[in-house]
Amino acid sequence: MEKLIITAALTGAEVTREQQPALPITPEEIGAAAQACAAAGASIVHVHARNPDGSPTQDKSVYAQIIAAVRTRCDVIVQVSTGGAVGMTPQERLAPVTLLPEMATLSMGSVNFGGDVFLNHPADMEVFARTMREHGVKPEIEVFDSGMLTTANRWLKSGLLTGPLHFDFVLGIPGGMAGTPEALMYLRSQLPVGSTWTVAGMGAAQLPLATLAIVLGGHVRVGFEDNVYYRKGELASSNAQLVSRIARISAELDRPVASAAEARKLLGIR
Ligand code: KMH
Ligand code: ZN
Repeated sequence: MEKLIITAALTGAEVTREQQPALPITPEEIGAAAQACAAAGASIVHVHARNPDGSPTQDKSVYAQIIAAVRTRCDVIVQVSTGGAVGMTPQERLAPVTLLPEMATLSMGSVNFGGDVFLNHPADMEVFARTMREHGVKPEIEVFDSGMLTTANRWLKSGLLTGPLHFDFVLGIPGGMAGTPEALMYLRSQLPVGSTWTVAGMGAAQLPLATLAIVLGGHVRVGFEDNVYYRKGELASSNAQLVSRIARISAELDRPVASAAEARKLLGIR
């Protein structure tokens, strides 16, 4: 089995300091969190930008500061969000891709998102996919429900996406696919041949799905974007604490974690 790629989703767009006092918000805080996560075994950081007041932004200059803050501290793959926050325009969301990050997320369809709708019109997503290809940015295909994987398979056949693809199964969003082993097993069964995949379980689904992915040969995403708890009723002290636990479990299961250089090779990133 290939080494385990751990992605740390450090901040997200929705979590607040009230919910998680250790949430990194400024570029410097995000850089420091990335460094701690890299030391704990993460090889990718999935980043969202925030304004100083904590509200989400897709401002390219803030992303540039985040990328610089990470780069000066550690060698980890920086994956920018093009999901941003619900309600942002596609143009706003796509802005950080022009900074030429190594990776960016590519949501493969629309989904109810708690009380909101995370809208991903196919025509906009086609533009996202083309822009990433033109800029040489590796997409991580975000799958919130099974139809999105069907779409990815279709786009692969039509040439809009070029394989091998890397997927993130985002499971347990209220409105999306459930955070259950059955859901993960089904999605895995529908993957295009040669794909790599990771799983981001929301809340209490994070640890069991991560453990299952380690056993199945997938990869793992953890972090405050998806889950602020270490265990029921106990907040995590840092993103790195969540990464360390996955690295420990993986080591026990004889699956060492990948360095950033190894992750680049596994994902075909130049
Ligand atoms: N904040 C969510 C609405 C991504 O980063 O690509 C979308 C999201 C996905 O977080
Ligand atoms: Zn995100």
